[in-house]
Amino acid sequence: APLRIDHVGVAVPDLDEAVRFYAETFGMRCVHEETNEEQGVREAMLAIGDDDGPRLQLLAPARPDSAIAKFLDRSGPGMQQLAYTVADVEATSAALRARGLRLLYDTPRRGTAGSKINFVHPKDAGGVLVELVEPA
Ligand code: MC0
Repeated sequence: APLRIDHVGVAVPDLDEAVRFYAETFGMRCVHEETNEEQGVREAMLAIGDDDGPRLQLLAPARPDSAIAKFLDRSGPGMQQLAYTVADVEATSAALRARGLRLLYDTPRRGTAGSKINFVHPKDAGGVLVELVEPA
């Protein structure tokens, strides 16, 4: 079972503008920023109150053929994923596969800050793109 919500991911067309919007509107602080070349995203993690709690992740496309670019084209800006912290992403992926869910990757890939990640296909999770995150 997941340990907690790791983050909620929101697709945005412009990362810097979105970081500014959340700072000015909600007083939320950007605590981490990186580009994930493999995923084709520029991302920012925003703390909400307690630094150790779940975060808001802003995701902007780094390439036109990326998952986030495709999401923005189809759905426009908005919530793109719900991510859970898990103790062991391979074990959790195997357990979900055994229950008939499609995991997007055969082996975990690299996520934010060196975490290991996998995703459940949204069509197998009630329309929600579920990300599994094993922190570094
Ligand atoms: C697509 N669909 C979604 C969805 N994306 N539904 C809910 N939430 C989403 N985010 C729906 C479409 O509307 C469509 O429904 C159907 O799924 C299409 O499925 P598909 O043709 O199999 O797939 P694609 O090409 O649309 O791609 C969706 C898929 C892709 C989830 C497979 O986005 C993907 O590989 N995502 C995983 C990687 C990712 O998201 N990376 C960016 C974040 P209808 O009903 O119209 O058929 S990187 C990240 O998150 C890292 C940095 C981290 O946190 O550590």
